[in-house]
Amino acid sequence: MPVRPEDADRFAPERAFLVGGDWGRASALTSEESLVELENLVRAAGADVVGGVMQKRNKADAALLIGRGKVAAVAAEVKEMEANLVVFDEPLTPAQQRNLEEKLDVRVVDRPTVILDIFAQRARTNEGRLQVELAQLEHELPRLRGWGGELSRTAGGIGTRGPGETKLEIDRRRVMRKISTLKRKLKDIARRRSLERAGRADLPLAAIVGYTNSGKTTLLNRLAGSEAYAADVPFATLDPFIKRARLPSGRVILLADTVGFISNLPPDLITAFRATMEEIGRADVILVVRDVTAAEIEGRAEVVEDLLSELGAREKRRVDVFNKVDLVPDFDVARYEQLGFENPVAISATTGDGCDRLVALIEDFLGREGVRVAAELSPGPLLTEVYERGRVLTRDYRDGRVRVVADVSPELARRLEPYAVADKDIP
Ligand SMILES: Nc1nc2c(ncn2[C@@H]2O[C@H](COP(=O)(O)OP(=O)(O)OP(=O)(O)O)[C@@H](O)[C@H]2O)c(=O)[nH]1
Ligand SMILES: [Mg+2]
Repeated sequence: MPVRPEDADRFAPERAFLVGGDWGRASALTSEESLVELENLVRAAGADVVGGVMQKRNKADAALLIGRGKVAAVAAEVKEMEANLVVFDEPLTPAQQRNLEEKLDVRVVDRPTVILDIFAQRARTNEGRLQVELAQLEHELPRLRGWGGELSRTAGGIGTRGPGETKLEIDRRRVMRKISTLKRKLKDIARRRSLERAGRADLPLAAIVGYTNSGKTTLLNRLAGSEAYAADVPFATLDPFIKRARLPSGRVILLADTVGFISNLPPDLITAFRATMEEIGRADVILVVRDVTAAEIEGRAEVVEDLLSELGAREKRRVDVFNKVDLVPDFDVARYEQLGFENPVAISATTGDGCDRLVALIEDFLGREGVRVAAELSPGPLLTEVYERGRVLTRDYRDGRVRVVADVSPELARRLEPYAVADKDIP
């Protein structure tokens, strides 16, 4: 359909001007790294980046974040570049946002809003959409300016999109009502999921976590032979899923893909996505994926640690997976061992390089949980279960029966007791 001239503005990408800086807040990334990341985020949200500035300042201005003089300079640049959106790489208070919009005469949004916007555009499942809508409403609530017309954000663009039908044009009371409805619906979904889980075979679970775009989904696809959507954009995965994977030993495990982490992930989002992230808390082992092509690998590691602590998963057994080594041929994984990374393993999820070692580590980890048994079984469901759930160390075929030595869960070990053979067979 041809775009009518009067609508052209609505369909043209927004022209964003970025403001980064160091306002004395502790951050794992340098302000330069963070601004580069913001540029990617803004592009991923669908806007053009037409320019930006960086301000070094020790103290945030309560009313404007940046100083008065800097606001005037930004206003001049915005005019010259014909920007129609200014994006701050720092959470703005509702008052700061309002004051800045007044002074700059264009829409002003902050980093959390951009992240929320990308989530809003990408969430597909019912739960994902509800979570994003909840996070957006929680974020918007303190920013509602009174009643009626002033709330209208119909112009479109970053921060105005939502999965809900209401498009954020709602008053405070309706917002609060909506928030409690969403929370109730999400609770229902979580309850249903925990029922499903209770009914699901208790296979060991490995959760794949890490910074956004580090290759989590690509790794899951490789290990599980699946074809989930992986792409070179932040937050390609918003609707995490679990997949069964058969390891070379025959053992079957569950692999969980998760939403990517990023520096300064809005707290509203973490809260909203907590239910989805709970797989991380339940995991037997977590695979922390790192992108070795990212210059800020150590800063990102700090972001990941902080979020894992927040999710109560810092103490979990883990493997540090250094991914994309095909792009960095001289990558030195030993260096990271010295830096205190746990079980570092260098892989390429795309070419499969190093994945054998990773799988061996996973097997090793899951094996440690188990009880070592030696049993003689006829082929059948119980033997299949030993192959799928246990770590088989040896297997011998004798007169149509199979003698196995394997590490299995204590529960399976009990069911194998009637078929146990002498201890001397246990290595
Ligand atoms: N060269 C190379 N590219 C890779 C490798 N692993 C992943 N990629 C690419 O990196 C990009 C991101 O991969 P994803 O698997 O979507 O990353 P993710 O961690 O799931 O990202 P989000 O879901 O967005 O948080 C894609 O373009 C992948 O093709 C690798 O080992 N080597
Ligand atoms: Mg992904």
